[in-house]
Amino acid sequence: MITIGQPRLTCLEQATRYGYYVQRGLIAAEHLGRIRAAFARLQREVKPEWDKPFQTYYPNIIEFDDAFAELIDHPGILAGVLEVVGADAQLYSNEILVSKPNQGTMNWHRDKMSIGRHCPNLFLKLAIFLDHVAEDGGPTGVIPESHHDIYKGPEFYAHKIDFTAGPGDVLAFGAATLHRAGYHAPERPPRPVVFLTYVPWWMKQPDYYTGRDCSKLLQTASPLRRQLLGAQLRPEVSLDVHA
Ligand SMILES: O=C(O)CCC(=O)C(=O)O
Repeated sequence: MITIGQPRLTCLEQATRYGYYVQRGLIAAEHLGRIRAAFARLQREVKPEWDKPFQTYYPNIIEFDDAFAELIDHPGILAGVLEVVGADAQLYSNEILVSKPNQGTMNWHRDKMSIGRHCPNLFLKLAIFLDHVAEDGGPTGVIPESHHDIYKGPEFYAHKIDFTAGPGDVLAFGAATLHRAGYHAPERPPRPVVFLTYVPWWMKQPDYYTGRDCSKLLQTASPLRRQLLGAQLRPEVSLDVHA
């Protein structure tokens, strides 16, 4: 095959340059079907931790159903995560955020700037989309290059991208990248998104970290899953040698 023009940027190159990367159609239709069914069951069986006029929040969902757990070590998801965070990546948090029709937008913000100010992309948050999200359906927005200057906010707003997702798309962004849930018109349906956040193994975990509570998943976890859940680094990963 003849390649014309520049090679595509890797996930790491995109994250370094722009503060985010995109993987279109990464989750297979069969898996998406199971994720949607698991989400419907979650809504029936679990009380959300909060339910605000604009947003509903279900934390720590990976033990609820294998369809969610399979996302944490999904090969395509991990390919980007291991490239950006490193071979010693572990999960920091996992949740579903449902944006609700509210005629407004969330405020632009950065996450965990105690981390992001020093290493903008080592707190890497992945938004995994179950369904198509229209421009006025509560799209997750990011501002390219906003991770380069954490002391600027409004100066960046004009450069926003509202990510109009397709089913199975992934949008990954670092802690220092400005982001928000965008305008959610009253006639649009609620918009669930699975968020997974990964950090390197050596990063001190604050109390918020949810992975260590997954005792059921840990009973049958592969060495890779044990690492992702924060239990034990895989034997082949060394913190002293850069692989
Ligand atoms: O729900 C969204 O699209 C954005 C979520 C968000 O801002 C966050 O997780 O910090």
